[in-house]
Amino acid sequence: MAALARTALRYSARHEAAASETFAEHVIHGLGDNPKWLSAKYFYDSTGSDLFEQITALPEYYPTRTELGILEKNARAMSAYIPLAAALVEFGTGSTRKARILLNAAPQVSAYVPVDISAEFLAQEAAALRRDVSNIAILPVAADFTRDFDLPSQIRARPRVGFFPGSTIGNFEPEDAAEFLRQAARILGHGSTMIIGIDLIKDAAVLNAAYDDAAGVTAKFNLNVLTRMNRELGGNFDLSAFRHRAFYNAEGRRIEMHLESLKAQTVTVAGRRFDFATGETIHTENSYKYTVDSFRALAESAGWRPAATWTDEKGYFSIHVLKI
Ligand code: AVI
Repeated sequence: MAALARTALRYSARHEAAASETFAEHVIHGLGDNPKWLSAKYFYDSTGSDLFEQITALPEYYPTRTELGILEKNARAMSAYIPLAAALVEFGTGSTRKARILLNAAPQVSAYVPVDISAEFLAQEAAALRRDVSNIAILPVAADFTRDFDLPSQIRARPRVGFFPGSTIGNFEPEDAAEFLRQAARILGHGSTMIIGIDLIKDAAVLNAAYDDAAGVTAKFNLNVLTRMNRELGGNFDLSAFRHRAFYNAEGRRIEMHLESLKAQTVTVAGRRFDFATGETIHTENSYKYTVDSFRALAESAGWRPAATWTDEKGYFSIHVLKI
């Protein structure tokens, strides 16, 4: 099962209360609101995680391969920002694929701390990494990385480098993104470094295609949350009566994903009835895009000092080194 299943993404301050809700409470809350919405963290059941893995390989979904390309090309330059004997702390470790590129280019790293909500998944990844990478301590932490957690005692005396690839921070509302960065600074401590991947604003056609691919994988990913509600909350959503909608909202600087009702209908889920008008949507995800400067400003507002940035040739994606 892919890793994002275990990532507990918080979506917005408005939805902060939702963080502690059960799935049923969340659905009653979100579908009872006007407009209707759901937190994107519910995409990632095991089917959703597999679909997300498929998305990362789609021709239209440029972020994953572009970020990997930037990492491969510049890992040695990034390594210059990683202090001797540093511990690399990865927030919400999906796969260790990206961290491995950094670890190969930075032999001075003495410990790797993957942080993920699933202890089982972490144990598997840690075992695989221990087989492949020698000479560094692998110290997994099973925790929700969006909340406070303790770093392993073994790395207390070592310099710390946070790693948050994938533009996952783009799924946070900007105020939550700043709060995450402040919290990461508290966890990592003064004198720390952060290496973070950020998707950039670009031509709307490129963005729209990345979130509405020709093969319909992103549509399946979006619609899967209805299947999940049917299965887990006794829902009766008819998947053929909803369609996937994704579009770049230029004013909001974000991709929005919605599920649009194709007819007037009443759905029962979590023991409640919800009415849908034709064309009414459930807002299921925001994926914020930044410019290099707007991300740097966000990082500065959270107390970090931008130290370096790399982008690909098309300027589609960026990786930033921040210091505190
Ligand atoms: C996980 N996250 C960074 C993805 C994104 O691009 O916002 C989730 C995704 N949603 C649709 N496609 C990919």
